[in-house]
Amino acid sequence: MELKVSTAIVESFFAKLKKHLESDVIIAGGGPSGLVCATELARKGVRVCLFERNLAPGGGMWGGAMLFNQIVVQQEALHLLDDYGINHELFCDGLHTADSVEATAALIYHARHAGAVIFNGFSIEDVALDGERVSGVVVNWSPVHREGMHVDPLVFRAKAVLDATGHPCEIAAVLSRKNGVKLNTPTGEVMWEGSLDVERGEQATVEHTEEIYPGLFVSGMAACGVSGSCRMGPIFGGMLLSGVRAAKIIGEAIGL
Ligand code: 48F
Repeated sequence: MELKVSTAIVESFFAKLKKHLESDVIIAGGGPSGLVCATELARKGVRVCLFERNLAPGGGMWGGAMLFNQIVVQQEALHLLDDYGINHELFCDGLHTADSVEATAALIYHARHAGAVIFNGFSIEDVALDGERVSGVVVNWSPVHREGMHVDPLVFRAKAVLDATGHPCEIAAVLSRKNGVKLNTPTGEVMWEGSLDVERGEQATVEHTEEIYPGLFVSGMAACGVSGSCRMGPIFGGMLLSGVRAAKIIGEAIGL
């Protein structure tokens, strides 16, 4: 029995890993924008592989604000809560509240249920280049990074990569820092997020969800940070809408 249990895990895990050494789209980070993008693409039959550094995907959504586990979503994104089966209540003036644990769990469930594969405990440390195009990502176990062990990573390839790593914009930052390439931003570099302005930040996050280098797209707080836009705090409509926009432009780019 023990041998069967272990064999079942090893064989099924490595079959899944092998199948996703090459995907249509790789998503770096399982916060709200990455999860929504994963769901929207997977629902259209796109092969999506999402890498999440932590044990639990969900990013900054679990804890609401200051661990007060409620989130706010504005009217424009309410249809997404309905689509993902997340309960909500009107608070005032087109602002709705939802339970952050229910919302985060629903986003994770829908991404996986739609067919996106999630590798948790995996960290993306670099991009792979094919000439002047991002063609994949360089990945290692998160515990290997945490222990500072000198262990080589593996490479996963895709037609498009989404940086959904949140505030640190890790994928855009490593591409820029290591290669000195010009990104599609006003300065050609990662501009880093500015201080909080809710309305400007929410709008800019969606507007700046775009391709910033051939093969590399940004969403959520990474889109905000790369473009030097304002942060916006615990309102999540912009993150969800950014995920939808990322799916749309990536879909167009890969010929959907
Ligand atoms: O930050 P995060 O939740 O991403 P998001 O979609 O949403 C931002 C909001 O949660 C919140 C906010 C709303 O107003 O400001 O912060 O932009 O989630 C990013 C996820 O990416 C993972 C990280 O653990 C988190 O779960 N991540 C970050 N870097 C890497 C990574 C990496 N190099 N490899 C894999 N996962």
